[in-house]
Amino acid sequence: MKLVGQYDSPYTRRVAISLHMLGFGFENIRLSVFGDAAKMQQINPLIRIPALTLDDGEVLIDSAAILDWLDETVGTERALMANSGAARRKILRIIAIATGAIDKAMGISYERYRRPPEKMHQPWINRLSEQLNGALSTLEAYPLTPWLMGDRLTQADITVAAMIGYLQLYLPDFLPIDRYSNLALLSCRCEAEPAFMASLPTPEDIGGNIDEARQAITRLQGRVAR
Ligand SMILES: N[C@@H](CCC(=O)N[C@@H](CS)C(=O)NCC(=O)O)C(=O)O
Repeated sequence: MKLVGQYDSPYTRRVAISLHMLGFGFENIRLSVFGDAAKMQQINPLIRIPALTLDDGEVLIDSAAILDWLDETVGTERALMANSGAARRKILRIIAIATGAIDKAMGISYERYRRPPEKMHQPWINRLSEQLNGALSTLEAYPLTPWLMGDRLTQADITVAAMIGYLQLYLPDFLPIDRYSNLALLSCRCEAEPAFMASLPTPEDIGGNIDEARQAITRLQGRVAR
């Protein structure tokens, strides 16, 4: 099985963490949607990561579809999602807010790091920021007992922590610890888990200035300090 994508992508990282947690063996193919666009297009016409190539050659795209297949494969007892009822609705809501926040955060970082400065549109960045802040405040309000869904680490924790990790790497100014102490605690608990440690981005994933990339990874790992 091959997981295509770099681990600075929160969508790829949540799949990598889930694969580790569920005990799947896999190889990571670290293709970039920008640097390896032609190769990526052969794997996913949307030129997006992640993709999961199964041993029989079938290619799964979109992290939600991949996670759904993982859960189906391991069965309801070990699945990282709740199976039904209020617990399932709660977990789906948390994941919707976290993935929505990732999309808004990516919009902001594309504006900051990819768009020529003279073409930036501040009112659009303001709107994305308001949406991201609203999502973060909502996630901050969920009690941890000790995980988001009780005594078991689930896909809600994985996806929220992957979101926090992305912000730590690229937009740390959106996560002041005094405002988001619950999210910091959740991130700290998650990043201490072996499956998260095995899915850290490399400086090469992050690109740009290597020292800045290393600092960004240290910020992410810094959450491990208890
Ligand atoms: N809904 C998709 C979103 C995937 C996604 O946005 N991936 C980003 C990297 S984290 C990407 O490939 N962006 C490049 C693009 O869309 O042009 C999923 O869950 O897999």
